[in-house]
Amino acid sequence: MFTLPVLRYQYNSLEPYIDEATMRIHHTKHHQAYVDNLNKALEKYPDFYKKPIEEILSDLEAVPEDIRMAVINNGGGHANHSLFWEIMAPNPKKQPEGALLDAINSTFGSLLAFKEQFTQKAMGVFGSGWAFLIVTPERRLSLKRHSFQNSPISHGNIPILGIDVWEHAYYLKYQNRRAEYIDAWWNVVNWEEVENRFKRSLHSS
Ligand code: MN3
Repeated sequence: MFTLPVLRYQYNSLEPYIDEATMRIHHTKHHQAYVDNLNKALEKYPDFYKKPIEEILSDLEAVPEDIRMAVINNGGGHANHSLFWEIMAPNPKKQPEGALLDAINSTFGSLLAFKEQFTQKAMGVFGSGWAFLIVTPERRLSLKRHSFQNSPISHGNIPILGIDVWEHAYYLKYQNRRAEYIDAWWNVVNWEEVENRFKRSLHSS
């Protein structure tokens, strides 16, 4: 069975950028619901409980048709949020270094240009969805946005950074002001974790 991952920090640790109430509800209610609904969808096909969620999402054709949409929505929700909690941290270093910074510079021109383009992607999500920095099968960085809980993994890409722009991710503190939320979120991006995920993505098959 899939379980809700434990956060590496407290619900109030990302204040003032992301408030305690939002973090608590987002993790214990929203993410928990994706986990519960994923488990429920897989009840008829318990072999899937043994597979990592990334493996399931990377081969949706192998998922029985009657539960495929439930897996896309809830399995995607589980994977996306598991990434989201880890790529945030209290008091992270201010910017990426090493191979990731080099790749960002060569792909987007500069870190500032990358942040602007990523922010634009996130602002351009119509309704509920996510913006991601992904590593493509050709080992290149790229930006993608996906509606609802669609996972980049299902499209053959490896997400190494992602922002949740569903209103539940920011409405309590920022109401409809998505731009302010995104602006604040950059302050809690865990660059060390993004660097690690970048490194791992280059060694994955
Ligand atoms: Mn969410």
